[in-house]
Amino acid sequence: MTDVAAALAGLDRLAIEVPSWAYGNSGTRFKVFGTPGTPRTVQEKIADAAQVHKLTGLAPLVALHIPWDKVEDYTALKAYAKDLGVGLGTVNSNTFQDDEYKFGSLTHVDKNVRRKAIDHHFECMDVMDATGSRDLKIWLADGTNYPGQGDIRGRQDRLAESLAEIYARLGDSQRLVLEYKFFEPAFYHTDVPDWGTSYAHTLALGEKAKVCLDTGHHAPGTNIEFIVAQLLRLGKLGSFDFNSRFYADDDLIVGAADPYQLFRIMYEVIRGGALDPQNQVALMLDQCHNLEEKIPGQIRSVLNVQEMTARALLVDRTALGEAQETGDVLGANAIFIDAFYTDIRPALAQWRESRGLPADPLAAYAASGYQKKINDERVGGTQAGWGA
Ligand code: PSV
Ligand code: MN
Ligand code: MN
Repeated sequence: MTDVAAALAGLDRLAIEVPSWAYGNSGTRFKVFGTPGTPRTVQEKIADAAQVHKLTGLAPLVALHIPWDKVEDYTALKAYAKDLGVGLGTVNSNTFQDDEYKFGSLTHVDKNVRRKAIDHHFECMDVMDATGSRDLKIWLADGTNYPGQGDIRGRQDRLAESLAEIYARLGDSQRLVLEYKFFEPAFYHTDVPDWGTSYAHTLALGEKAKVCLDTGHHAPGTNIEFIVAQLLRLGKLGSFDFNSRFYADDDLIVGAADPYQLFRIMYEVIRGGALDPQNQVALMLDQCHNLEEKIPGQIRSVLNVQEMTARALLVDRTALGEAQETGDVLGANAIFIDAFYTDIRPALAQWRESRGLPADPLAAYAASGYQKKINDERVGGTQAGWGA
């Protein structure tokens, strides 16, 4: 077994980006339940995100979604975030809420609609220039519902052209990350359904284009850690959107449904060197809290990633390598699962205290009075939701 203290030293490199939209109200197509204290502005979302970082030391960046987080002055927004101890991270584009996009955005047959969608990405890049964000994340709702509805091949060609135009405007230190999803809102085919399609497009675009892997966007039973290993091997993994799913794109707290899967993913992340700063793989959350309180939900999420990373760091890779090379099937598997079953929580509490953080961030949040303060203050106005 690897020495716990040595393993935990690897945690200092862990940073998890939180999404602004996790702090707004969200729900299902049946009902959105309002939550007291929900932010009314992007500034209030950032203030809530700053609480997560303050109590965990794990979440230094907040991802924005444009136009949901649109403001007049992004330089001022950056300064506001900095004062609260966080930075602005990935900029997410949105080409799924306007009527014109009913039949597609970057893939649309009408060049005027494609123009509008490309221009929206240019607007996102203007935001990035002001905030200093590195990554432009593109997730497309493009696809069709019925066989024959669209020309699948033609849509790929138009997508490649649109992406090339967007890519050409990236600055030297900026990147494009292309997210895939195998269904929804389109049900027959989506235009970027899988890592292979995202890989093919990003490979054609160039070095500054990478794949974004959302853990909730795979068919049940998919071996996600294999995809992680492969993309890292190819130098094409740009970012993660972490969440949990039981059935579809559930966007539940990461590690809630299957902690062992999160452990296996984090093992490949470590094995592939993705925690090393030069590898620049962004670990992000993409979650919506429908029933639970939002700030504690985000604290739970980043702690889950930290805990499974710590357990994955415990894998004795030397012993594992020997077992693998000698064909010791059960021995190798035992080394792996021993690390997974090690209760690392007391050691993590000590790790936090040694860095001036609360041993129990959730308890510290409950005791802080912050939730009562925002519940009292944020009455009136319109609560921000997933999409506002
Ligand atoms: C829709 O599936 C989605 O959840 C994608 O995962 C994006 O990353 C997210 O919305 C925000 O646009
Ligand atoms: Mn996502
Ligand atoms: Mn999703």
